Amino acid sequence: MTRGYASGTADIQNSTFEYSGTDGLYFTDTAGTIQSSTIRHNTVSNMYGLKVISGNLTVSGNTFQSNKNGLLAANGPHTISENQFLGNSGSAISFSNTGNAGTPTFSNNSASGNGVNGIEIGDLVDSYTFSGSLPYVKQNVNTTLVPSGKTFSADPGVIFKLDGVLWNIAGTLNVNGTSENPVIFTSFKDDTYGGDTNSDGTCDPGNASSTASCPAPGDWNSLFFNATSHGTFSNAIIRYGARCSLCGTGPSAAIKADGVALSISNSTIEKNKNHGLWLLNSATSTITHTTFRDHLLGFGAAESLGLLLNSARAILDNVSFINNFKGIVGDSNSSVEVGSGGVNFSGNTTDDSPATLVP
Ligand SMILES: [Ca+2]
Repeated sequence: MTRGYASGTADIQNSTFEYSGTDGLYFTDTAGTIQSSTIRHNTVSNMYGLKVISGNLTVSGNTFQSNKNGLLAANGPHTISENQFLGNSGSAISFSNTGNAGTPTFSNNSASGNGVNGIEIGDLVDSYTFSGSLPYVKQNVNTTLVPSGKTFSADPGVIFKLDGVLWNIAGTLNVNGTSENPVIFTSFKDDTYGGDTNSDGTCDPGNASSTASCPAPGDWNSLFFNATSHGTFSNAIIRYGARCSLCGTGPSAAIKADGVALSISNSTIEKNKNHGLWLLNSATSTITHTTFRDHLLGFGAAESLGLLLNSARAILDNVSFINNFKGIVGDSNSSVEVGSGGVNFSGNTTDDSPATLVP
């Protein structure tokens, strides 16, 4: 057959769909289940083993193997769980919504040997909670991650792997990690969290013959909060951001907040190319039990800073600045208040500038 196509109700179990001339299976406006089946060798360019573009399907316990791409799920509250994605030459999974018909959710899926061993994020215009252990991937775009009036949340353990991405946040982003399962924002090349997502082997800087890529500061750009946004980070790790080639004039930061106060707790902001966190034109941000470290590379004439304040105020409590070119820098319209847990400096070329910034 050319491909299965259904609109209505699906009840598929223990079946095999293979060698299609287009998508292996294609559903629109369909409810039901696809489970314990094998979808394989559907290899036509830009096609998928399974494409679900609307409706409400449960896709569970299937094997997607050696297709071009594994699964595309869009525009419905589809449940995607406990599937295996093996050796698909493109992405394991892609998903999106373009309206309010619902958004797929993912749990306990596994991926290895695919071009992208993760879940590629397409357009998302409605509120969404990211969950599950397979990394979420976004590549080579400047886009609005959180539309105005919408809320995106990240559950414990969620990993975002980014490549050249500037994410504009106009709504609310709530990052809800735990100490055991932090939420990660990192480079697409970072194999440390979530395994070898970019499928070129595991970074091995000590092995001269290794062809696996390794992450570097500036692999992605910024989470950019504008004046209509809100942001909280709890138990987050944010690393390898602050690429400047995409940020217009001036320096960049892994997290940049213009005209809005952020709340950051129990987090690590590290190894970003320019600055870790840049607060400007904003009311009081609160940062507790958080470390800024290894901001050393800078960009052009710009210096590399853990935390930069421009016309901004921050309360710091139990905050450490370690091995940065400068730990914290503020202009004359900025101020810092220190809580009872104090601020710790170690290994920075300059701790705070001006030296009276941290009282
Ligand atoms: Ca890799």
